[in-house]
Amino acid sequence: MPSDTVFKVAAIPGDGIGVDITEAAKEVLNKLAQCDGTFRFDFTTFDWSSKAYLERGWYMPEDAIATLKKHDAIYFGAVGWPSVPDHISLWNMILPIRKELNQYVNVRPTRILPGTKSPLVGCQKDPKQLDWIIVRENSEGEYAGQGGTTHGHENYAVATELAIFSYVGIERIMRFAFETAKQRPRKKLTMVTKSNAQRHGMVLWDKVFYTVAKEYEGVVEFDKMLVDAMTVRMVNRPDSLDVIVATNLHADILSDLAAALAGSIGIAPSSNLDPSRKYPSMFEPIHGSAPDIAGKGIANPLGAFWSAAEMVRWLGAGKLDAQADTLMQAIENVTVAGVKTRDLGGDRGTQEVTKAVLDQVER
Ligand code: GGG
Repeated sequence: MPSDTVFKVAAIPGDGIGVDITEAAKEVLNKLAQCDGTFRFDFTTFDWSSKAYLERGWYMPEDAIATLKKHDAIYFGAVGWPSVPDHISLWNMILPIRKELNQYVNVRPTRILPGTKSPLVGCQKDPKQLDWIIVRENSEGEYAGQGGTTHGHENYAVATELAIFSYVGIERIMRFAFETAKQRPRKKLTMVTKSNAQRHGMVLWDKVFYTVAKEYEGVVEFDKMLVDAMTVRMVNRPDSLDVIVATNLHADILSDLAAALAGSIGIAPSSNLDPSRKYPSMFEPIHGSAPDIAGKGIANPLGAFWSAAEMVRWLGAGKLDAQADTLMQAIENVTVAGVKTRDLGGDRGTQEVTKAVLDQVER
């Protein structure tokens, strides 16, 4: 990596606590870069939010995707506000960005941070029991955007929401998931569907899974679960899981459960990746805008910091892993020291946790 590398990052704080945690993440990323000295960030912040939408009638300008393409990465806070229907905010920001920038992989790691507590009794004795990566298909399925409403008079509306699954779309996410599992110490992959009840798209998922799996026999241990049974296994036998691959909808739900089982949704990161690296990838904590605590200074910034660490790892493409690890270590030192927000059982605010992480990065 040349010593004067500049990463152009588009920051979209969005709504609610997204604003607080994005500011905090920018501070931490700038500190990390400053301490390292070989790279720096050039942030451009975009005011694309529900508040702006209510004032001017649009979330993102028409050239938004072209503008984002001029950046190396996107850092996203959160989207959603009570006075705007959630499907409007989601479909005007985060979903078009993922689709237009070929971010067909969403990686969601989950583990119990040291000094924090899982609600699972077994994991309280041994936190290492829960250490997962959820690989979410990020472009198809129930979020493909096809469907419609007809017969829309009185109470006779008829609506369809088509789940779209293509062989190519399934194959590429399976390959990514197997490659992810191959690089992990336990080398295990669990594929999740609901192919007993849904006999077309989900059966295609099964078929493609077993086809790709042939290439990994003896290298990656693999199995298949139905999504309902999977929720039970996550609670009862967390140590039997390693990498999990699931559809857009299933993985969206399972990753919230995973985060809660790891202690709090406030710690959970995600990376929306274009594996071809043609377009910028996007990094965001998995939590939403939390309007109930917005502006109170109590949001947990750790999911935002963990997402920032993943962004550094991705941007470095193997050359900034040590710097990403430094940030993760800083986060863990802070949780071990008991500097935690309320969702983790502490009593500290966003700024105090941020300051503690900044101090650790600087050490
Ligand atoms: N920071 C992520 C965020 O705002 N999430 C809101 C949400 O509901 N997202 C749905 C999704 O990730 O598909």
